[in-house]
Amino acid sequence: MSVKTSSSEALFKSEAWFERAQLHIPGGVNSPVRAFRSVGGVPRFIERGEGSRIFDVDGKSYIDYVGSWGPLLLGHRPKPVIDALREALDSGTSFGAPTSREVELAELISKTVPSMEMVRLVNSGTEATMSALRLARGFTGRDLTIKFEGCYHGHVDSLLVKAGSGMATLGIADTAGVPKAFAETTIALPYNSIAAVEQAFAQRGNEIAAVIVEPVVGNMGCVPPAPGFLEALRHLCTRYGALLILDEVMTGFRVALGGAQQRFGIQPDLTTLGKIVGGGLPLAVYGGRKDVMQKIAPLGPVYQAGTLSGNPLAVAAGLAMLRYLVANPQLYDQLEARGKQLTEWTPPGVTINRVGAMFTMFFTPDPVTDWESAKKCDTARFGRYFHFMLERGIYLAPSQFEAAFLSTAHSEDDIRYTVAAAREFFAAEAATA
Ligand code: HOZ
Repeated sequence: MSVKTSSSEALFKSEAWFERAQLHIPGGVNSPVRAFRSVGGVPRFIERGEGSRIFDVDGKSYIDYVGSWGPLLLGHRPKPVIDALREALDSGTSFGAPTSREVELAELISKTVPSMEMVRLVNSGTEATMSALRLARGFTGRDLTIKFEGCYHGHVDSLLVKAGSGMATLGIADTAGVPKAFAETTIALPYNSIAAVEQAFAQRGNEIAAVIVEPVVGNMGCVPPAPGFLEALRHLCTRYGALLILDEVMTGFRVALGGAQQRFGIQPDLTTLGKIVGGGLPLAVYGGRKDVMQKIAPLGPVYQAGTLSGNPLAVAAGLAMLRYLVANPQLYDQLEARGKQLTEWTPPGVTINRVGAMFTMFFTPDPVTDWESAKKCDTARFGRYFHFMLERGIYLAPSQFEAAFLSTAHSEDDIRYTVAAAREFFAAEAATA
């Protein structure tokens, strides 16, 4: 078909910046998927964002379904967050000492996600999962972790085994630089396979410290848990004395105010949060059962620290964001309705998975329930779709294996325009088949 694989439009400034970037930044980007490697073409250099839109350095605007990869549930520059940031900025940028807002944020997180009886603030999702895992090992005195193929928990050494996100996008099975001994502490199993988890526990149950899972996967594209899967993980962890860690970096405050654990009724031992909890600033959280969290220094023997942990700007943004969500719970119904509107039409030869305000159109006609089924997607066809949409001002993640994110700033018109553009793509495809 005649749909182009890269934009035919002039991209003078983005192209120039990308060339310049590659001289001093590996691949020209500070996080691999941004480089457009799997879809081809030139990454757009973004100048600013407003509501549902981003604007590139060449003056073109896009309806944004990346939303900074998840944090921007209220769209770009939401007033409550920007106002809180302005106010915090006047008092200083970092103290390395406790502040009252950290306490207020911790209280609010515990209130909205009740399984998080105590929390620690850190700077990124990677830090949160790394620390949660260390804590689980310190608490149980065991070394092994179960994770699931296609799930991504940040670039923690031992968790970069059969990981999703950029590794799936770039086809890197297991990263260089991770000592074999670290990788051997991880048992990677198929997502949604209760039988595989049962078998692993039956074989090595007394060595397993934790099961870590994205309760709704976002990092191989959006893949929901099969009925009973999360419940089975809960049951097996309890039975064998392992901790259940829900990685809610993507799902926290997105699929429900109380995250996936509220939506699916699962009580984890530990939870990791990132993205939305920081209101678009670098902030993440790990937390959970009090008896487990009390093992962290200075109360206990598990060490974790950080100069910028609880940074006042990040905390101000996160607190403003959560306060807004708590005060406006009806926004989750609005997101659900917009999500439905966007995904109610399923084009030929694709599968759409959606949970609340996250979704993926997989270029395979078959159900996608795990990494085996996700990797059957026609990524070249996805690449053509991606560029077709980009040319029409719709910014999707430049990878088949990432979720798309809706925000409250997406209007009905934005959705209608997006669906119309998608229909145009599939009609053009059918016409040239
Ligand atoms: N791995 C991130 C999404 N799953 C990408 C983050 C980024 O490139 O900003």
